[in-house]
Amino acid sequence: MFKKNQTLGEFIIEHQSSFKYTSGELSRLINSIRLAAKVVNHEVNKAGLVDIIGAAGDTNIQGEDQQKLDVYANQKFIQTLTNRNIVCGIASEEEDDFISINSQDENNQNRYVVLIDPLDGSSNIDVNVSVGTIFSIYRRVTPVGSPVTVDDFLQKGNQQVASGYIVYGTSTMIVYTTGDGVNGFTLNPAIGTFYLSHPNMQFPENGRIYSVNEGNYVQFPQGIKNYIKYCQKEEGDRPYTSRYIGSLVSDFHRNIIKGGIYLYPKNAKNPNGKLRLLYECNPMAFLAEQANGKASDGFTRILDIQPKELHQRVPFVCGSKNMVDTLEQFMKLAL
Ligand code: P6P
Repeated sequence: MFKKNQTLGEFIIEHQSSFKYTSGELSRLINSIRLAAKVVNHEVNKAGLVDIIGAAGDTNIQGEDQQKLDVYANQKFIQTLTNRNIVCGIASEEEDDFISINSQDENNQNRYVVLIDPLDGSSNIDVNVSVGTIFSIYRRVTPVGSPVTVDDFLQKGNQQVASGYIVYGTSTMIVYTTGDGVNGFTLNPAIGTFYLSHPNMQFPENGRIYSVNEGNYVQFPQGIKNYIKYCQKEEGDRPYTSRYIGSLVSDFHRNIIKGGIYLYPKNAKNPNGKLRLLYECNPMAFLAEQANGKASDGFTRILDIQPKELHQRVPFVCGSKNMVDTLEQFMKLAL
């Protein structure tokens, strides 16, 4: 039962008892993400006005220019999660290795690790196109009180206890799941409060939108090429509409509301795909499945892939269940 005008804080309290680990730790963790989201939102919204735009002159492990807002968002989420002493480890797209929190303190009873893409789509910042933060939360698998190891982060996506994103768009929203459906909260910037605006979000089973960077078409696997031509063919409810923002969070958010499929296949420049399994594909796949959608690498369920390293990339298709099913049929037929 969803209460009109319920705030995110009220929602967390009301639904805490439905979460199997009802220690309240996860609630505090979601609350700390809410705070960091408001702080980053403030900077993103004024990015055009202050000297915070443009590459910070550094590059991250991905070899991509680090925008200053990338660096800022990364620092803010790490600082907020650390200061509130809720997690025992953090991994980030912007950090070469994972960060162990209070690892010297054997009293550190924190059980959660967080993986984040602090500002996804950051190349859009300079052109005022929406960007987002993606987060993924697990319970540690190594003994409580000991320093975290990489094994705490290299868990399959089906072990996530929560995931979500913040989209800094025409309005700022937090969309997340703790395994009991997907709910969206919109920020009222005048008072700095998130309100439940999209209860029980569900992917329409069918959609008419496909999102892919068709500039890479000639390098796509044959099954992807055949599916794109299928989308464009005059037949039945096709041709579909092509919509590609270049920001995963924004394309996903539009597709979960309207129905659609997002594809980032492997190509010559990205032989394993471009998107990172741990802090982009797994959290979005958990959301998709919790919203009656589907996510795979074209063949294998994303949440069943065993990660091998922190910044591992995979091909990624995600969205309306029947559209992903059709894509996977094209991939099988093209083998
Ligand atoms: P391309 C942003 O860098 C990102 O990780 C996703 O948010 C986005 O969908 C994709 O890469 C865009 O990549 O190669 O199409 O510019």
